[in-house]
Amino acid sequence: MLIPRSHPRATSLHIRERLVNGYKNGLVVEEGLLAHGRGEMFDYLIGEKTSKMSHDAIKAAARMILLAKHPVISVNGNLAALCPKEIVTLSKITGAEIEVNLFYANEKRKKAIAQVLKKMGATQVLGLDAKFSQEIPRLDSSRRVVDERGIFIADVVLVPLEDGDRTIALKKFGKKVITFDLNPMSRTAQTADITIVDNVTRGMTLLIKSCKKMKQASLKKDLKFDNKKNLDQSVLVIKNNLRRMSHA
Ligand code: PTJ
Repeated sequence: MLIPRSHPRATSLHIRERLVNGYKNGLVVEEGLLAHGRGEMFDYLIGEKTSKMSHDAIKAAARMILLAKHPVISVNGNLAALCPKEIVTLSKITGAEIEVNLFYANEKRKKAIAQVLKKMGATQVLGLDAKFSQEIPRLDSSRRVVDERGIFIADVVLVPLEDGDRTIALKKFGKKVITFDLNPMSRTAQTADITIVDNVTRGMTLLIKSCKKMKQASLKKDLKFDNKKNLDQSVLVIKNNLRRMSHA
């Protein structure tokens, strides 16, 4: 169905369509559609725009990825459907590996995701060859299975739309974790080292821009990023938006 450009919620409807197409093409799992609905709700509450706090988090994330020895972008079904081109661009700019890592693990879906990423120009997609499989300790979900050339040896992992269990396990395993999560109160948001409270569809583009800009400048300056403070302020954005809506 054609979404009229004049529709007040055209952007949101187009993003939804990308998810549905991703589902039809075997990238996204049914639960991913539900997860997106949850995200949409939080996006609405933050005003569907990138806040100052998220811009700060993006800058800190760019710096962390560029300074990392072995950064990895962890890709699930939703991210592959929403930002395939951005995943590859970010990987090329930063030298980060791309690894497919699914909660609802399924070999066919992994292959479909890798195929889309390769079509976008990825030269290597990790997480598909069982001979390189290792396990993250203290994690029961399928996400424990990682690639020994990727997440297993990574120092920094970007895990957009993550579940809390793996974020905690990755932290316990000594990794620095960066996440995109529209819900500033989620366990992932609260556990990660850097949480970008923004829609990946906006945030990934901004992260790429920030990495490009920072690569040309000096990385020595410490940005003194405080994730807890940043999250508190993101919750305040929601609180203020709700107050405005209730005219209280
Ligand atoms: O592809 P798989 O098998 O790895 O499964 C992926 C899903 C997304 C189904 C799985 O990771 C999952 O169940 O995720 P959750 O636990 O529902 O968490 C997703 C988090 O991401 C929630 O806090 C959402 O608010 C948030 N979120 C959803 N859509 C977006 C988002 N954050 C940023 N951008 C979005 N577009």
